[in-house]
Amino acid sequence: MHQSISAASVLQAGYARQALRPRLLHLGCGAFHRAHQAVYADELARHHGSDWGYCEVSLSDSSGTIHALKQQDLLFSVSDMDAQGWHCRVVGIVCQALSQNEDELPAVLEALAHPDLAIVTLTITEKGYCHLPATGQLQLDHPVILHDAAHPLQPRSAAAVLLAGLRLRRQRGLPAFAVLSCDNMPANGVITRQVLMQLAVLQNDVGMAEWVAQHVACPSSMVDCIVPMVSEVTRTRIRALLGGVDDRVGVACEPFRQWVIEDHFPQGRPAWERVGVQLVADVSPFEEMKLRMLNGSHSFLAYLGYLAGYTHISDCMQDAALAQLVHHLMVHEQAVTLADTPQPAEEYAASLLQRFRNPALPHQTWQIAMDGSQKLPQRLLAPIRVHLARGSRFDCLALGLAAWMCYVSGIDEQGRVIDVRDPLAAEIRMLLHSRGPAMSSVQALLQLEQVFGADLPRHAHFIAVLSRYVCQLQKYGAKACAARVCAQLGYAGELAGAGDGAG
Ligand code: CS2
Repeated sequence: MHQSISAASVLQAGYARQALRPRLLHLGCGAFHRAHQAVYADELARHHGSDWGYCEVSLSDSSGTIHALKQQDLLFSVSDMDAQGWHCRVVGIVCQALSQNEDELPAVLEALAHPDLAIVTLTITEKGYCHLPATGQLQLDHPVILHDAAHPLQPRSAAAVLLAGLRLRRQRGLPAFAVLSCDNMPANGVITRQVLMQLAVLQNDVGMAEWVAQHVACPSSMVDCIVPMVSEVTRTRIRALLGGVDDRVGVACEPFRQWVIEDHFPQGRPAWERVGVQLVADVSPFEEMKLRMLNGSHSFLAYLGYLAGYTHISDCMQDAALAQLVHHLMVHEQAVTLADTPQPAEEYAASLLQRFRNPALPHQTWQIAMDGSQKLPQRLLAPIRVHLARGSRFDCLALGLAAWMCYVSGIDEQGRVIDVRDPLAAEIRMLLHSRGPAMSSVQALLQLEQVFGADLPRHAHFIAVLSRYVCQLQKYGAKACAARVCAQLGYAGELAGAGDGAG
């Protein structure tokens, strides 16, 4: 038996935890939140005497995080993984932890109505907004939304939980909290506000929709930190760092962290600027640059890399062709579509490539490949639209999308089953399996209007380029295909037979 973290008197947070107040509440207490927003709050308490503590809330607690936190005196560890060594801290910023699963809904609602609460932060993943990725509108026929529309007092979605909490505040004459989305979507604050207001209307509560419009600030934010899923190997290493203490909710991540936030918090905010957070008037240039250059490249490497047999992003970066193509994608296909670049694109690309190469980071291609239907619109499709309008080439964007199409077919290049995780997985399977003999897989998948919109499935040039890459992937396999495209783009020496046009 290993010692649990709460039993280890040696592990202290390094500040007076009893002075913390639940001024922040977080929905979706996953690994990313613990490695990112919680660390910023921890730094503030540790070095600046901040009293901004967190109430952690999980809507389902399927991973058991809240349960484990309660058993660990609400403490957890965060380790920064570096090739030179790991640095581990114990975070004590959590004052309360609640899960709806443990029948704590009333307590969750009371926490949302707590007079001290000023900001709710969210990491609920793209699909947690129950919106249509192509338009940002609430998905009116989403089963959870249908439930929440009819039962506002038994909320299931994050939006309905927030509305229930806001209703209580309104009834009690308390000011609204601000809602700060920390998910990887463009204009995540705008989407959050839209979803809240549309759901209030669906619940037949137009008055609440108007109150939200008037009183609830939903600033947008860009978050960045690479957080691999915790493996047994990582957990063992954390245990060693903690002197034999077993931390069931410990996380390990890269040493890099960035947070850019729109500075609009009517009820006040932590002095985030003291710990390196960038507070700006408009976050969209930062968001767009990160979503296209970092996340877009991640998805590109995830699908191609997985098909090529690479387990980790750092393995993909050892493949000369993939490394070359991902640089091409960042600089020549993504950066050129940005209206504004807060940092020189070449410099940003170089820093991203270095982070992707970090050999200490076991970041799985399979992990990033998850939920592609929710990620592709902002990562690959938005920039493709810019190229189509300009008439410029988009080979790597199309190749990445083609690789997603091969990936969601569910069978890899060795004939093994792929564990495809996606909220639209069943629909994707249905489209692929029920198509007639005259319909290609590309045409079948383009029927997903909530992903591709109404425009792309009608664009002949787009379909031609995409179909060509799907064929090349099927014919040569991902590894050889990447090498051929590299040659076609003029990077490597000529490859035999590589003259069949890329763009
Ligand atoms: C990744 C992100 O899984 C994914 O889709 O692209 O989680 C990525 O690691 C983070 O956004 C980095 O900040």
